[in-house]
Amino acid sequence: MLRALDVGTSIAASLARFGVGARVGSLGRRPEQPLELFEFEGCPYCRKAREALSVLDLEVWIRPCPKGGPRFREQVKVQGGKYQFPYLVDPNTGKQMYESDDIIAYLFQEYGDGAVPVLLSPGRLTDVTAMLASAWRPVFGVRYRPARAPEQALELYSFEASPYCRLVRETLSSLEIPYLLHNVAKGSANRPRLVERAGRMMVPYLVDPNTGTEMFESDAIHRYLVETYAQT
Ligand SMILES: N[C@@H](CCC(=O)N[C@@H](CS)C(=O)NCC(=O)O)C(=O)O
Repeated sequence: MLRALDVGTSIAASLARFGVGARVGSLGRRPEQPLELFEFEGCPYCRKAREALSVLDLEVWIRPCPKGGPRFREQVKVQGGKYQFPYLVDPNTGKQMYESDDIIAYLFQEYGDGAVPVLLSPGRLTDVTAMLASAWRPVFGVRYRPARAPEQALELYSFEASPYCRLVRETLSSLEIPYLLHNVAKGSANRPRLVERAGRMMVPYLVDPNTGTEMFESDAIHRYLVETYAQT
């Protein structure tokens, strides 16, 4: 029952945003290094930035910043001067920025065809639907749950609009576990790589080099992460 509620509300969150982040859009040049996003699940503005990264088929280091989190929030304060999320760092151009609308405009200019899709354009439609999506999952991934930090970086194959991937990203967010996000929306160049690595195209797919674990299934991944890293 709880699982059905989890999946149902996650589907509702994706529907509230009309499935943005399910499909890759027009692409421009590809960055040499992954970008870096400081964010947390449940934040509507962070959602917009993650959707843009999914549409643009970009690889990104996710640095989760749940409320009460000891690590990455502080890093944002030091680097940017204030606690505000999302915060994007692009090591390819040296740009660092707050403000989801600025981040989206920058990403489409730099790595798309320059045109921001309607559902990511600045304005009420984007912000209200992003808030509605968050309203379906208001607490998950928002608050820090004490956890030990992994020594080596985890990797997650996911795309923003997938309801099952969201459940895993929420767990990673609340545990403040950083990871390399391989976006694999429909049309993504990463899809064949995932098939080569995992044997089939299904997400979420988690890779944890610390324990030699590679696994599918959101529920099993959630349990694995909590058992391996949570401290309570
Ligand atoms: N206009 C900003 C708003 C960002 C914003 O208000 N973010 C909230 C989280 S949803 C925040 O940083 N809150 C401070 C905190 O979490 O400590 C944007 O679009 O990026």
